[in-house]
Amino acid sequence: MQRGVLRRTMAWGSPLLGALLMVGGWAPPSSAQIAGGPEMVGSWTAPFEEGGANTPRCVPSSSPDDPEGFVVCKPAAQAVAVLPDGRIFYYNGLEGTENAEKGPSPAGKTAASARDSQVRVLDLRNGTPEFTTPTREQGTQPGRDDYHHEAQDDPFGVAGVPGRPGDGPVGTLAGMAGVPEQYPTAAPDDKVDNDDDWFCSDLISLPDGRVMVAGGSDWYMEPKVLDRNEGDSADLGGTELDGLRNTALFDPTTNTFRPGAPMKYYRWYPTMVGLPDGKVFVASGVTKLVKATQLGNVRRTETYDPVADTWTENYTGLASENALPLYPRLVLAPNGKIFYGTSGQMWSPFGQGADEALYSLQQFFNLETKEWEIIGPAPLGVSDSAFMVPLTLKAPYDKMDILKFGGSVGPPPGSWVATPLSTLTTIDADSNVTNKLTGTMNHARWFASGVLLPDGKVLAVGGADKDHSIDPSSEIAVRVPELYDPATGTWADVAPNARDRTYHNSAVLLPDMRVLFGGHTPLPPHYGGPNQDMGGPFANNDKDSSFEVWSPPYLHRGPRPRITHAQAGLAYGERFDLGTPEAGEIESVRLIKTPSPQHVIDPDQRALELTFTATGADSLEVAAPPTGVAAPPGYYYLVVNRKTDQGPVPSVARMVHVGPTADTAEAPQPFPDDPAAPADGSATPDADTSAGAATLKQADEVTGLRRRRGILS
Ligand SMILES: [Cu+2]
Repeated sequence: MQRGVLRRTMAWGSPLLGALLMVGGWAPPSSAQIAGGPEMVGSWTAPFEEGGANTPRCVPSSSPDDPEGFVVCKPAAQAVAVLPDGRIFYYNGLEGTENAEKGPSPAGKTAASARDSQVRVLDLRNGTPEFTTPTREQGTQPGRDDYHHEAQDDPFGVAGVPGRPGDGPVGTLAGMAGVPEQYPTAAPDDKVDNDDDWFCSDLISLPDGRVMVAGGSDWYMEPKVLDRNEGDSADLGGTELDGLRNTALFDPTTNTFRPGAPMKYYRWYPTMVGLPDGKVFVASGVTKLVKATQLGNVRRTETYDPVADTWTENYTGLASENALPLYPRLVLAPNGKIFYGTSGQMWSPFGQGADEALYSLQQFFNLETKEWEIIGPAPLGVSDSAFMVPLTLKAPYDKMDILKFGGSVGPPPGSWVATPLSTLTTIDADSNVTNKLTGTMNHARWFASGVLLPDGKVLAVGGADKDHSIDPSSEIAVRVPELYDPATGTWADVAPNARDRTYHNSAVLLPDMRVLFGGHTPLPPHYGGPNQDMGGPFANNDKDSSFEVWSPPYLHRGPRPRITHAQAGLAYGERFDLGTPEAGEIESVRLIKTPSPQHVIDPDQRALELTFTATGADSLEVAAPPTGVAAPPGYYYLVVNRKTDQGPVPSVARMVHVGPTADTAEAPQPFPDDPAAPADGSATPDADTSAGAATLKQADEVTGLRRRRGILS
């Protein structure tokens, strides 16, 4: 969700933007030139989704609290985490916006129709997609309102108050001037079902295998004139939303949630990073979105201790504060500091923060001094919605190459058109930082996902030719993924996927070394009314609840090696035995962190190439990572690559825990040794002619009828 009120002033079809459109991205991406069989370009499954094509995509809501005619649709995977047992946890984005009223003046309608995200767990382990619904209500609802402030707390009403130091530039300046601390925003708790939306949260896999969701949205109308949720005949008012302090902890062993400790700051679009000691760092987010009085994002960071369930503010003085874009691209670097890679989510034609000029500076957060350290300007400045991922780390893990690709060049009012440029930033353990341009992508991409593969290549997949959030539904989907080869610094197209996945897509490496690609939760066209497809060449504007699975070229190169023995827990610095009948053919042994991306960020994505020696025809001795700086504690895929003339072929993963202590129990292997790609699933068409669409249409007509009746009676 964006600053829609501001953005609507950038009218669709304005001459300047029209010119950019013509220059930058009118031509639909072509897949005609892609040459090669699956051993070159991989292969995709057909899309599949919960319930398959025969289950309606949307059904009437069964909640008595929803207005009549309200529909609930299958969730799209905009946030995903692979669990230690190999299942896939995901949740929806922009829940409920299918119900936004049609017609002009849409401002308040998004807030009134928004709901808390639905959650699912997808199981692909036996080859047939199975979906289950963990009960999110267990544990996350009680106490939630403790983290909100009531409308009456705000003596200035909707204008807001100066705030607290750290909430944004205004709060910090007010604090320095001696103004007493006050909460900067005031969210009235008007609709319980949309006070804890995870759409704009971040999620992270904790070292013990639980998933933490932090931040998100509290939706409300401000001002509010009419509200269907309260029995009015229509929604009339302004959309507003606050960030959340809330955190929720999902336990995959029980499939239940419980609330975690709240953060100090309200954070909408924060970024979390796992630390060497197993704690979690959080930065940025905004306290209130549309009528923000803070003139910028949250300026202080916090650290979560998952054992004690406590958050601690990282603050020693003004150097602890910083201006960062929303969802800042962060990564734990080999010097033990958090690197900010000059990209994030930035919108609004008039700027996003009073201090946004600082977004183009590469910086470190020093976890020991709790201060930011400026490195210098990035070669291409700051970009909106680029993807950033470190390439495979090699022993002794004292140097990291970070690939950043795509996005649009910012800061606001930056470009509307996506860039095909990619850069490599190299950081060493002594904090030396160098930057260079690397290969140009074949397709400019805004909001593409990136997946680091076991052969060291990086898949760029999805996204659009221009910034959807500037004018939703004017973007053209990029359906041709491409692979970056670090050996040559070049990008090459691979097999096209089937569905448009522009805004809020997600891609993860599965434990069987395939790539799961899903999501797509667009904003309503031009910020008006409900989602509706505008027709070709523009990207599908309906949410897409389907997934597709890509089998990379390395799964088309003959037999896969097997791991017949590995221990469940690897201690830092130890050497461990790995059993494989293909010991003589093993080219490399890799650890790959279980992924947890959303909003095209996955700060914890990393892979390490481990050193090893063959100790027999069917055994290797392998060196575990030395420290938590090289490999933050948590669950990893352990894979071996067999050498072939066409390139490496990976095994499926054993799931191992990396941390301070060893565990000699046998490591679980969620997928069989040579699994087929998932089958037996199906999906409703993206031009939705399904029974679900008919249900939606019918519900829409019923709503309209009831509304007319309500108005008439
Ligand atoms: Cu978003």
